[in-house]
Amino acid sequence: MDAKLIAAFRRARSLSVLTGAGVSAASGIPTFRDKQTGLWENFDAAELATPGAFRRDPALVWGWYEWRRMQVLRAEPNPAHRALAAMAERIPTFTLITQNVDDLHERAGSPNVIHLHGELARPYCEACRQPYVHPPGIPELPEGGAQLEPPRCQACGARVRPGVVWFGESLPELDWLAALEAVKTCEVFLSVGTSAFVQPAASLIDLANRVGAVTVQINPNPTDADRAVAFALRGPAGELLPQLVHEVWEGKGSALK
Ligand code: BJW
Ligand code: ZN
Repeated sequence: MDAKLIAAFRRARSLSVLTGAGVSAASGIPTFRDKQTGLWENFDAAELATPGAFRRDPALVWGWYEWRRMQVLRAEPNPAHRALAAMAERIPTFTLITQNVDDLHERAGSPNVIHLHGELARPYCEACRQPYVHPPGIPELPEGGAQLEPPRCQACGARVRPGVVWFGESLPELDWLAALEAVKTCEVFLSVGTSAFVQPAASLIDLANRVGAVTVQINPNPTDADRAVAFALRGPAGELLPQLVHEVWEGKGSALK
């Protein structure tokens, strides 16, 4: 890897990381926009991931998200998640911001993950926002899910909805503010496994550039952010992140060696 990139990581007292679906791809969780395998290649986002879709057909939407939750419950973190957890232990101020709705960062040992697009495991009442706790166990659903009536809120009887952020909805305010604060003050900004297509999450890359952070991207494919970052590393996160950790903290010239 580039010596200047390695030096920037070794120097950094603060690092912010933005992750996307590509980080969980090696765990068997589909991305959204990859050709053939992406969720939005095979399912219609307008019919599944908008407030209007849930109003029109709550059982279709709930059943699809239960299928997604089942996939996550069956999955395990991969070397990319583990490398990010290892980085957190080596940099004084480390903020992990994810667009992912799975909990694989947490299960790999990353603390205080900021979930910009919510979490599959945290549904809540659409009327009073009381959290709903899923019964234990892994649901059994066919590929793509099946019609499944959403449960009712124990407090007010209204419908429970998936705990994710749909198109047209605001991001959770405190999480978004925490992400902005972290990026404004970071020395290195790393974007991994995201197409950088969805706003406002993708704008964090521009913000990092504006505040003078060293910006880095890891992705096997070209993205909209290629030209925006100082270092665009081409390859899978499960290989490049462990390699980065090794070269920065365990390799030649490392103080930790
Ligand atoms: C690997 C890899 C490996 C593969 N290693 N990498 C114009 C028109 C209409 C709307 C808008 C507009 N401009 C902006 C908007 C607003 C909209 C938006 O951005 N739309 C875009 C489609 C243009 N944004 C919103 O609506 C947001 N809210 C908002 O803006 O509020 C204000 C507002 C209110 C009202 C009106 C307008 C604005 C909310 C966005 C919520 C996004 N929700 C989803 C679904 C979550 C629930 C669910 O899971 O179902 O979040 S969409 C989906 O995309 C999901 C993801 O978090 C998000 C980002 O995707 P990500 O992670 O980047 O995945 P991919 O698949 O795109 O990319 C994967 C990458 O990994 C690829 O690059 C691969 O190459 C790579 N990869 N293998 C490393 N092994
Ligand atoms: Zn309620």
